[in-house]
Amino acid sequence: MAGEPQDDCLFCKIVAGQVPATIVRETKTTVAFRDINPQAPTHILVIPRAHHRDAAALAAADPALAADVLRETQAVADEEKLDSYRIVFNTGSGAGQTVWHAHAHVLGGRGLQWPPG
Ligand code: D5M
Repeated sequence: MAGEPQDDCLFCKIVAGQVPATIVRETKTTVAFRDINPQAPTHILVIPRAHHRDAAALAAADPALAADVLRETQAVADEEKLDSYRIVFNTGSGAGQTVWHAHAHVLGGRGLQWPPG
């Protein structure tokens, strides 16, 4: 069911403390932690605690929670002192999504090219 923890979800396990992560911020509804495979000097993932398979599903099921995630990306960028940064929600395997729990990538600390690959 949407929002319920999934036994086979890596990010649900990070939320539950069953898989270690370098957590940088937590709120009642979100967790932010460093990406294990950073693509920029700052590369942090912001996730909702509740399980939604991707950003589109999250926005449809719980727009307020989607807003919490977006607000936290800004808090992360502030804490990391990023003046320019990119927020990415890979949505679908063709866009590079590999973990099926909605997450925002916050990337910064270097120049970023456009369009992305
Ligand atoms: O992004 C999924 C991201 O999740 C990818 O950049 C690697 C990261 N990842 C995978 N496992 C971990 C753990 N255990 N800790 C931190 N980060 C992790 P996607 O948009 O789905 O490709």
